[in-house]
Amino acid sequence: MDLRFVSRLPLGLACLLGVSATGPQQSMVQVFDQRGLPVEGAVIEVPPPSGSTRAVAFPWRYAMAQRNQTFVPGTLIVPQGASVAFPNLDIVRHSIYSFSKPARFQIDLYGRDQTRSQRFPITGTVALGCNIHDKMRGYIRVVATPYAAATDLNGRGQIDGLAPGTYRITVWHPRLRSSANEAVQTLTIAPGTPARVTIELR
Ligand SMILES: [Cu+2]
Repeated sequence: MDLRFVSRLPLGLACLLGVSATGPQQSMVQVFDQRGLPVEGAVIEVPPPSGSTRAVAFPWRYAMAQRNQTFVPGTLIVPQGASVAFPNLDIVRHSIYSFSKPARFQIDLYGRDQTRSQRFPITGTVALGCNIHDKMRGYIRVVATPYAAATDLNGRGQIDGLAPGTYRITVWHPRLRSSANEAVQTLTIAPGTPARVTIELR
């Protein structure tokens, strides 16, 4: 739609058409723990509004690499049903597994510059380990909503396409003190202000 045309519409009508003068909404969320410190690797999920037809897809690669005997990224969000690649960027071999309910699997040892893939048809949290390197930990959060974000070092995550309003959200973090490490909270998205979420960590 031509924005010049929209700007000449009465405000009420522009709202009815669902047109925003600021373009696609990008909502910033920031997660803190009970001591007020930013939380990295938390996942925020907002259920799609009823009637939403937006596809569940994300702009990042559905891949969990191994580099320096670390899963990269440590926390990955993928749509339900996605196939996730596990490229090995190390010299050493890895054997990835999960005992998590949504996806119990094991990938046999594979070496440098090789990759394997695994499909995730069930929503929830998939905790990853390596049979060779005990300290390796990674998490895949399989979701059924396009409105999801993982937080960075500063506890910040960005959710695209969410209109201002109040939502019931799910927050997940591997150390969140709650059953399944999840908490349901109310989140208010307002333009220009990061929405603050506080969770209790173990
Ligand atoms: Cu390994």
